[in-house]
Amino acid sequence: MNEEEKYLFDLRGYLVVKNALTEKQVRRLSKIVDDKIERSKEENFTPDKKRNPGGSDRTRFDNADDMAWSSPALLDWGGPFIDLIDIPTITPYLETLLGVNYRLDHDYMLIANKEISRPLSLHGGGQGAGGRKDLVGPTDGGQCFYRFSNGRFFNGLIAVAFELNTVSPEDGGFACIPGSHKSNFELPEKWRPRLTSSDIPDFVDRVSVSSGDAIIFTEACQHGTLPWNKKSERERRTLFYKYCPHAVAWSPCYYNSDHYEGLTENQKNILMPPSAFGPDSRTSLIWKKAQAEQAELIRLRSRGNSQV
Ligand SMILES: O=C(O)CCC(=O)C(=O)O
Repeated sequence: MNEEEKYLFDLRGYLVVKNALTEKQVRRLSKIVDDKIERSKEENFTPDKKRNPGGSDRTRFDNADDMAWSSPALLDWGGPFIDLIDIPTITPYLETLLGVNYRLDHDYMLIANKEISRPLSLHGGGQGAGGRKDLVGPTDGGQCFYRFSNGRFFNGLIAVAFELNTVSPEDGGFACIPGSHKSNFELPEKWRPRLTSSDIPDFVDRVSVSSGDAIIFTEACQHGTLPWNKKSERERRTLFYKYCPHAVAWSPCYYNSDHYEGLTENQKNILMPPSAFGPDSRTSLIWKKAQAEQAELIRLRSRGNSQV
């Protein structure tokens, strides 16, 4: 992360990394997304699931009987979705903004097009979350923080939004109040959820991206999704990978690296559950034990053992 990028991130709370993905990566990811969308049509998804057909904030299960740690994730789609965990074009930014041994907390995909459009709900912001009424954390314990001190950035949650398609502000896309990550006031009532296009104030940045770009933003910056222009023929497809310092968790549901194929050691470390020590030998040992216990449970249940 160069000097100019550090300046701009500190000033505005977000950055656009041009060409974070190669054309080949975009094609591979898009092909898988096409197949998932095709399948979702057959499954007659609800509007909510159409907008967010993959991954999750890991606060829900697809089925009530699902086991802990099996909450939906884009990582379930394998291959290029796994590669995004620690993609070299983004890793240096994460190391600068979160310190080493950060963790992936959750992931999901957002789709917007003329059939899927919603008013803008600004959320995040300020020191701590955006205040008592914020979507991110009405009971916030300070996890939505941004700070720069002792020559280092500190962030409670960093979002990386990989954009598969080009999006201009006339279409819709990512929006935020630049600088709001350092605000000392709650978002005034007037600009709280559900702004239609004509209600959106001029001080909201509407961010343009080209296919393959990534927007990196701190969740402490007031942000949201612009209503999609019903006249636009484009479709927005964004893959969100959200990272925390190693001791912080947003989602109550952690990744189990046993569930994904072909992970490198580094990727396994990034999927570790939270702890003060990060992926050191003590925590790794405890987590490996938990994984082994879960594997045993899965084995017993698959044999029809209803006692477990
Ligand atoms: O990129 C966007 O549309 C914003 C998504 C959002 O609100 C979030 O990640 O919390």
